[in-house]
Amino acid sequence: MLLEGKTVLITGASRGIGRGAAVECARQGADLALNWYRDREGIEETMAEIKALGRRAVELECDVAERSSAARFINKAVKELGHIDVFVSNAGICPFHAFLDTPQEVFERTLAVNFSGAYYMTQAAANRMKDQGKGGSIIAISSISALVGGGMQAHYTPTKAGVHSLMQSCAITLGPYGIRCNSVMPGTIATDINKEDLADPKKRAYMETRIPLGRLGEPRDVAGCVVFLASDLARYVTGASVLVDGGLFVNLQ
Ligand code: NAD
Ligand code: RM4
Repeated sequence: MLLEGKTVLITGASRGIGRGAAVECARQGADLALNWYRDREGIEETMAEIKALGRRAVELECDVAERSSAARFINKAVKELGHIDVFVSNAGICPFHAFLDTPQEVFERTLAVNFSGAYYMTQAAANRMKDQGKGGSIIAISSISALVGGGMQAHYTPTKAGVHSLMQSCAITLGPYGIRCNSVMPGTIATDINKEDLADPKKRAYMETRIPLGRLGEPRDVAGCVVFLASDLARYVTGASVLVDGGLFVNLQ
Protein backbone atom coordinates (compact mmCIF):
# COMPACT_ATOMS: atom_id res chain seq x y z
CA MET A 1 0.00 0.00 0.00
CA LEU A 2 2.58 2.55 -1.15
CA LEU A 3 0.00 5.20 -2.04
CA GLU A 4 -2.48 4.94 0.81
CA GLY A 5 -4.28 8.27 1.37
CA LYS A 6 -2.95 9.80 -1.85
CA THR A 7 -5.00 11.21 -4.70
CA VAL A 8 -3.54 10.57 -8.15
CA LEU A 9 -4.58 12.37 -11.35
CA ILE A 10 -3.82 10.80 -14.73
CA THR A 11 -4.51 12.13 -18.23
CA GLY A 12 -5.40 9.77 -21.07
CA ALA A 13 -6.38 7.04 -18.62
CA SER A 14 -8.96 5.17 -20.70
CA ARG A 15 -6.53 2.55 -21.98
CA GLY A 16 -2.89 1.53 -22.41
CA ILE A 17 -0.22 2.92 -20.09
CA GLY A 18 -2.61 5.42 -18.46
CA ARG A 19 -5.04 2.69 -17.50
CA GLY A 20 -2.24 0.40 -16.32
CA ALA A 21 -0.87 3.16 -14.10
CA ALA A 22 -4.32 4.03 -12.74
CA VAL A 23 -5.10 0.45 -11.78
CA GLU A 24 -1.72 -0.09 -10.11
CA CYS A 25 -2.07 3.17 -8.16
CA ALA A 26 -5.50 1.99 -6.99
CA ARG A 27 -4.01 -1.37 -5.97
CA GLN A 28 -1.50 0.60 -3.89
CA GLY A 29 -4.28 2.45 -2.06
CA ALA A 30 -4.74 5.66 -4.08
CA ASP A 31 -7.97 7.36 -5.13
CA LEU A 32 -7.98 8.48 -8.75
CA ALA A 33 -9.11 11.33 -10.97
CA LEU A 34 -8.98 10.25 -14.60
CA ASN A 35 -9.04 12.29 -17.77
CA TRP A 36 -10.17 10.70 -21.01
CA TYR A 37 -11.04 11.74 -24.56
CA ARG A 38 -13.34 10.09 -27.10
CA ASP A 39 -13.13 6.63 -25.53
CA ARG A 40 -16.17 6.19 -23.29
CA GLU A 41 -16.01 2.40 -23.32
CA GLY A 42 -12.35 2.46 -22.30
CA ILE A 43 -12.83 4.82 -19.36
CA GLU A 44 -15.81 2.81 -18.13
CA GLU A 45 -13.61 -0.30 -18.05
CA THR A 46 -10.83 1.57 -16.22
CA MET A 47 -13.29 2.97 -13.66
CA ALA A 48 -14.80 -0.46 -13.08
CA GLU A 49 -11.35 -1.98 -12.45
CA ILE A 50 -10.56 0.72 -9.89
CA LYS A 51 -13.88 0.43 -8.11
CA ALA A 52 -13.44 -3.35 -7.94
CA LEU A 53 -10.27 -2.64 -5.96
CA GLY A 54 -12.33 -0.64 -3.47
CA ARG A 55 -10.93 2.77 -4.41
CA ARG A 56 -12.69 5.97 -5.44
CA ALA A 57 -12.44 7.24 -9.00
CA VAL A 58 -13.83 10.28 -10.80
CA GLU A 59 -13.52 10.99 -14.51
CA LEU A 60 -13.66 13.95 -16.86
CA GLU A 61 -13.70 13.94 -20.64
CA CYS A 62 -11.63 16.73 -22.12
CA ASP A 63 -9.00 17.32 -24.77
CA VAL A 64 -5.65 18.05 -23.09
CA ALA A 65 -4.67 20.16 -26.10
CA GLU A 66 -7.31 22.74 -25.05
CA ARG A 67 -5.80 25.08 -22.48
CA SER A 68 -9.06 25.35 -20.54
CA SER A 69 -9.13 21.58 -19.96
CA ALA A 70 -6.38 21.81 -17.35
CA ALA A 71 -8.32 23.99 -14.90
CA ARG A 72 -11.47 21.92 -15.47
CA PHE A 73 -9.65 18.67 -14.69
CA ILE A 74 -7.83 19.91 -11.60
CA ASN A 75 -10.97 21.63 -10.24
CA LYS A 76 -13.06 18.52 -10.72
CA ALA A 77 -10.47 16.37 -8.92
CA VAL A 78 -10.26 18.78 -6.00
CA LYS A 79 -14.04 19.19 -5.76
CA GLU A 80 -14.67 15.44 -5.69
CA LEU A 81 -11.60 14.12 -3.90
CA GLY A 82 -10.53 17.11 -1.76
CA HIS A 83 -6.86 17.45 -2.69
CA ILE A 84 -4.23 16.28 -5.17
CA ASP A 85 -0.93 14.60 -4.38
CA VAL A 86 0.26 13.15 -7.68
CA PHE A 87 -0.21 14.25 -11.27
CA VAL A 88 0.69 11.94 -14.17
CA SER A 89 0.85 13.51 -17.64
CA ASN A 90 0.25 10.53 -19.88
CA ALA A 91 -2.13 11.45 -22.73
CA GLY A 92 -0.35 11.22 -26.06
CA ILE A 93 -0.62 10.32 -29.73
CA CYS A 94 1.85 9.01 -32.29
CA PRO A 95 0.45 9.03 -35.81
CA PHE A 96 3.40 7.34 -37.58
CA HIS A 97 4.26 9.26 -40.76
CA ALA A 98 7.23 9.85 -43.05
CA PHE A 99 8.97 13.17 -42.37
CA LEU A 100 9.21 14.64 -45.88
CA ASP A 101 5.47 14.86 -46.42
CA THR A 102 4.01 15.01 -42.92
CA PRO A 103 0.79 17.04 -43.17
CA GLN A 104 0.89 20.27 -41.17
CA GLU A 105 -2.18 19.22 -39.16
CA VAL A 106 -0.52 15.93 -38.09
CA PHE A 107 2.54 17.83 -36.85
CA GLU A 108 0.50 20.51 -35.10
CA ARG A 109 -1.91 18.10 -33.45
CA THR A 110 0.92 15.89 -32.15
CA LEU A 111 2.66 18.93 -30.68
CA ALA A 112 -0.58 20.26 -29.18
CA VAL A 113 -1.61 17.00 -27.48
CA ASN A 114 1.79 15.69 -26.41
CA PHE A 115 3.59 18.88 -25.46
CA SER A 116 1.13 21.75 -24.96
CA GLY A 117 -1.26 19.38 -23.17
CA ALA A 118 1.47 18.23 -20.79
CA TYR A 119 2.55 21.84 -20.19
CA TYR A 120 -0.93 23.23 -19.39
CA MET A 121 -1.87 20.30 -17.18
CA THR A 122 1.44 20.32 -15.30
CA GLN A 123 1.15 24.06 -14.69
CA ALA A 124 -2.37 23.75 -13.32
CA ALA A 125 -1.50 20.75 -11.12
CA ALA A 126 1.64 22.48 -9.81
CA ASN A 127 -0.30 25.62 -8.86
CA ARG A 128 -2.79 23.56 -6.90
CA MET A 129 -0.02 21.60 -5.15
CA LYS A 130 1.74 24.86 -4.25
CA ASP A 131 -1.48 26.30 -2.79
CA GLN A 132 -2.07 23.13 -0.77
CA GLY A 133 1.41 23.57 0.75
CA LYS A 134 2.16 19.88 1.15
CA GLY A 135 4.40 19.16 -1.83
CA GLY A 136 3.55 16.58 -4.45
CA SER A 137 4.81 14.43 -7.26
CA ILE A 138 4.51 15.17 -10.99
CA ILE A 139 5.37 12.44 -13.46
CA ALA A 140 5.50 12.84 -17.24
CA ILE A 141 5.25 9.81 -19.45
CA SER A 142 8.06 10.77 -21.82
CA SER A 143 9.70 8.00 -23.87
CA ILE A 144 12.89 6.31 -24.96
CA SER A 145 12.12 8.48 -28.00
CA ALA A 146 13.26 11.52 -26.01
CA LEU A 147 16.77 10.09 -26.39
CA VAL A 148 16.75 8.40 -29.81
CA GLY A 149 15.08 9.11 -33.14
CA GLY A 150 12.44 7.35 -35.17
CA GLY A 151 12.28 7.54 -38.97
CA MET A 152 8.49 7.79 -38.98
CA GLN A 153 8.33 9.87 -35.80
CA ALA A 154 10.04 13.21 -36.53
CA HIS A 155 6.91 15.05 -35.38
CA TYR A 156 6.65 12.86 -32.23
CA THR A 157 10.13 12.35 -30.76
CA PRO A 158 10.70 16.10 -30.13
CA THR A 159 7.49 16.21 -28.07
CA LYS A 160 8.81 13.41 -25.85
CA ALA A 161 12.16 15.21 -25.46
CA GLY A 162 10.09 18.29 -24.68
CA VAL A 163 8.16 16.78 -21.78
CA HIS A 164 11.39 15.35 -20.35
CA SER A 165 12.93 18.82 -20.48
CA LEU A 166 9.76 20.26 -18.95
CA MET A 167 10.17 17.95 -15.94
CA GLN A 168 13.81 18.97 -15.53
CA SER A 169 12.96 22.68 -15.45
CA CYS A 170 9.93 22.09 -13.24
CA ALA A 171 12.09 20.13 -10.79
CA ILE A 172 14.11 23.31 -10.28
CA THR A 173 11.27 25.78 -10.07
CA LEU A 174 8.98 23.57 -7.96
CA GLY A 175 11.62 22.02 -5.68
CA PRO A 176 11.25 24.81 -3.08
CA TYR A 177 7.58 23.80 -2.70
CA GLY A 178 8.46 20.15 -2.15
CA ILE A 179 7.02 19.21 -5.53
CA ARG A 180 9.09 16.51 -7.25
CA CYS A 181 9.07 16.24 -11.06
CA ASN A 182 10.33 13.24 -12.98
CA SER A 183 9.85 11.52 -16.29
CA VAL A 184 9.32 7.88 -17.16
CA MET A 185 10.72 6.75 -20.49
CA PRO A 186 8.96 3.64 -21.73
CA GLY A 187 10.55 1.68 -24.57
CA THR A 188 8.12 -0.13 -26.86
CA ILE A 189 4.98 -1.09 -24.97
CA ALA A 190 2.28 -2.94 -26.93
CA THR A 191 -0.79 -0.66 -26.83
CA ASP A 192 -3.23 0.89 -29.30
CA ILE A 193 -0.73 3.67 -30.08
CA ASN A 194 1.52 1.27 -32.01
CA LYS A 195 -0.93 -1.51 -32.88
CA GLU A 196 -0.87 -0.66 -36.58
CA ASP A 197 2.89 -0.13 -36.66
CA LEU A 198 3.56 -3.46 -34.96
CA ALA A 199 0.97 -5.29 -37.07
CA ASP A 200 3.78 -5.69 -39.59
CA PRO A 201 5.28 -9.02 -38.43
CA LYS A 202 8.76 -8.04 -39.67
CA LYS A 203 8.76 -4.80 -37.70
CA ARG A 204 7.43 -6.53 -34.58
CA ALA A 205 10.04 -9.30 -34.75
CA TYR A 206 12.78 -6.70 -35.32
CA MET A 207 11.71 -4.71 -32.26
CA GLU A 208 11.54 -7.86 -30.14
CA THR A 209 15.03 -8.98 -31.11
CA ARG A 210 16.40 -5.55 -30.15
CA ILE A 211 15.13 -5.86 -26.58
CA PRO A 212 17.52 -7.72 -24.22
CA LEU A 213 14.64 -8.91 -22.04
CA GLY A 214 13.22 -10.53 -25.17
CA ARG A 215 9.71 -9.11 -25.32
CA LEU A 216 7.73 -5.95 -25.90
CA GLY A 217 6.55 -4.19 -22.76
CA GLU A 218 3.06 -4.26 -21.24
CA PRO A 219 1.35 -1.30 -19.52
CA ARG A 220 1.88 -2.92 -16.11
CA ASP A 221 5.64 -2.91 -16.71
CA VAL A 222 5.48 0.89 -16.72
CA ALA A 223 3.00 1.14 -13.85
CA GLY A 224 5.47 -0.02 -11.20
CA CYS A 225 7.82 2.82 -12.01
CA VAL A 226 4.97 5.35 -11.88
CA VAL A 227 3.97 4.04 -8.43
CA PHE A 228 7.55 4.31 -7.18
CA LEU A 229 7.95 7.92 -8.36
CA ALA A 230 4.51 8.80 -6.95
CA SER A 231 5.32 7.30 -3.57
CA ASP A 232 7.30 8.58 -0.62
CA LEU A 233 9.95 5.94 -1.38
CA ALA A 234 11.08 8.42 -4.06
CA ARG A 235 11.10 11.38 -1.66
CA TYR A 236 14.60 12.54 -2.73
CA VAL A 237 14.15 11.81 -6.45
CA THR A 238 13.45 14.84 -8.62
CA GLY A 239 14.59 15.93 -12.08
CA ALA A 240 15.26 12.29 -12.92
CA SER A 241 14.19 10.10 -15.79
CA VAL A 242 13.80 6.34 -15.70
CA LEU A 243 13.97 4.16 -18.79
CA VAL A 244 11.48 1.29 -18.64
CA ASP A 245 12.45 -0.43 -21.86
CA GLY A 246 13.67 -3.99 -21.23
CA GLY A 247 17.19 -2.76 -22.06
CA LEU A 248 16.34 -1.49 -25.57
CA PHE A 249 18.22 1.81 -25.24
CA VAL A 250 21.59 0.35 -24.29
CA ASN A 251 21.50 -2.43 -26.88
CA LEU A 252 24.14 -1.27 -29.35
CA GLN A 253 25.94 -4.58 -29.90
P1 NAD B 1 -2.84 4.53 -26.05
O1 NAD B 1 -3.26 4.98 -27.39
O2 NAD B 1 -3.20 3.16 -25.60
O3 NAD B 1 -3.35 5.54 -24.93
C1 NAD B 1 -3.33 6.93 -25.14
C2 NAD B 1 -4.35 7.55 -24.23
O4 NAD B 1 -4.33 8.98 -24.40
C3 NAD B 1 -5.76 7.09 -24.55
O5 NAD B 1 -6.47 6.91 -23.35
C4 NAD B 1 -6.32 8.25 -25.36
O6 NAD B 1 -7.74 8.33 -25.32
C5 NAD B 1 -5.66 9.42 -24.65
N1 NAD B 1 -5.66 10.64 -25.45
C6 NAD B 1 -5.29 10.79 -26.75
N2 NAD B 1 -5.45 12.06 -27.12
C7 NAD B 1 -5.94 12.74 -26.05
C8 NAD B 1 -6.32 14.07 -25.82
N3 NAD B 1 -6.23 14.98 -26.78
N4 NAD B 1 -6.78 14.42 -24.59
C9 NAD B 1 -6.88 13.48 -23.60
N5 NAD B 1 -6.56 12.20 -23.77
C10 NAD B 1 -6.09 11.83 -24.98
O7 NAD B 1 -1.25 4.71 -26.00
P2 NAD B 1 -0.18 4.47 -24.82
O8 NAD B 1 0.88 3.65 -25.40
O9 NAD B 1 -0.83 4.03 -23.59
O10 NAD B 1 0.38 5.95 -24.66
C11 NAD B 1 0.35 6.67 -23.45
C12 NAD B 1 1.58 7.57 -23.37
O11 NAD B 1 2.74 6.75 -23.33
C13 NAD B 1 1.76 8.51 -24.56
O12 NAD B 1 2.15 9.79 -24.09
C14 NAD B 1 2.91 7.87 -25.34
O13 NAD B 1 3.67 8.82 -26.05
C15 NAD B 1 3.71 7.26 -24.22
N6 NAD B 1 4.60 6.19 -24.64
C16 NAD B 1 4.09 5.05 -25.19
C17 NAD B 1 4.98 4.06 -25.59
C18 NAD B 1 4.53 2.77 -26.21
O14 NAD B 1 5.37 2.07 -26.75
N7 NAD B 1 3.24 2.42 -26.13
C19 NAD B 1 6.35 4.23 -25.40
C20 NAD B 1 6.81 5.42 -24.85
C21 NAD B 1 5.92 6.39 -24.47
C1 RM4 C 1 7.34 5.29 -28.17
C2 RM4 C 1 8.41 4.50 -28.89
C3 RM4 C 1 7.81 3.21 -29.31
C4 RM4 C 1 6.59 3.48 -30.15
C5 RM4 C 1 5.63 4.36 -29.40
C6 RM4 C 1 4.44 4.74 -30.24
O1 RM4 C 1 7.75 6.51 -27.68
O2 RM4 C 1 8.88 5.23 -29.99
O3 RM4 C 1 8.76 2.43 -30.02
O4 RM4 C 1 5.97 2.23 -30.48
O5 RM4 C 1 6.26 5.51 -29.01
